[in-house]
Amino acid sequence: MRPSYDVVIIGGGVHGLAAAYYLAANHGISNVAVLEKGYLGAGGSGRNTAILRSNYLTPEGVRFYDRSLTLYRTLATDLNFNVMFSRRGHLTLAHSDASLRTMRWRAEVNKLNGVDSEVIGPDEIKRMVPYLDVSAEARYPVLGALYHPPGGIIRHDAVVWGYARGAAALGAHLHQQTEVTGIEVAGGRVTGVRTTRGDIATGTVLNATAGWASLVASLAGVRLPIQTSPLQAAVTEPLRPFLPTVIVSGSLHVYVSQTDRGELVFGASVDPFTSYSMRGSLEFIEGLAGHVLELMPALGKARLLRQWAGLCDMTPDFSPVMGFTPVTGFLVDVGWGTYGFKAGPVSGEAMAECIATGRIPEIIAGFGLDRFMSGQLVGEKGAAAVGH
Ligand code: PYC
Repeated sequence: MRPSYDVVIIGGGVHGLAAAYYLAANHGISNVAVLEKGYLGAGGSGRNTAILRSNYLTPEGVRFYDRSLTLYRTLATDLNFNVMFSRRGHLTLAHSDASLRTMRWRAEVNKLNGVDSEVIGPDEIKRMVPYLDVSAEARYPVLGALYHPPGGIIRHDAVVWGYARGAAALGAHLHQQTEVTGIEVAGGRVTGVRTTRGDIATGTVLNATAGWASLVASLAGVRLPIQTSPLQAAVTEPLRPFLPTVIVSGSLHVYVSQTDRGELVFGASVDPFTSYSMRGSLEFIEGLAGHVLELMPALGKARLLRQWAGLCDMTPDFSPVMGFTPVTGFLVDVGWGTYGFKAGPVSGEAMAECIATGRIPEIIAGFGLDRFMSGQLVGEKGAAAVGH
């Protein structure tokens, strides 16, 4: 570890590593340290359900996540690392008139921003996913779905490793088992960080953490409008390939996709309480199993192998907080709720530009911390994730 770096990035997940990579690749800034208190990808980057999509509700959100999807599509070539991107199509089921209306709204905003999404009916859904129960007898009958062909899945660990390898090859230093315990601020400007492995002098610190974003920001005296809750997920034994698309049901608080190895990956909405716990619970698994069987009764005999939880930093409008803060040299890329992984590439690209140029790129202009003072929120609740 050097005694000083031009830029210190806190958080060795996809956001921090992508920022380090694009700082070097796009701006020639490589005297950069990424500090990670555990191992690379130990947080949200290794715990999410690896779903990619850009079918959001606000124009700001659609443009932003679409840029991420564009970067994801060529990531294997750009990093020379197989990240196993798999375009599957993404179906968000509507079980009520109200959610059908939101799906139509999203489809229109998507199309206006050049993103492929449309509302389809139960017959078409059944053709795509024969195992899905779209009958009128279901407890919550499926009335339609927002179909988003560009959506898909990817190997999340590979994305972390690919960015890590790319950043390191271009000169960034990646320090694992290195927890930040303090951020030095003098005269309103960052001067360094304290870590469990020694002090580092720097004029630029990027907080790219998830789960601990508000605690890290408080080390610099910056308050963030964030509450942290766990989100639980689970995976089954491998099954023969039968599920061609990603399926989301907001009403049933569940989403499912099938990996290339055949496992079904399930996730839910965030737990209804704040906590830093990353343990799974029996209540979650019982609720999840019930809801999955309502959607696909044929899965009754599938066995779950594992469950886990990740931490979600929720903001009031379900959009992230990105850019400068009142402390000069202290930047944030936080508030990633349940949607951080899919935004990794565009966030890294945008934060690298922000640091290198001192200006906010247009693509993140709506996500500044000052929106909570001005009231110009980017309300993404209707499309951010599942059943919020
Ligand atoms: O926003 O697509 C999503 C998502 C999936 C899992 C958690 N969030």
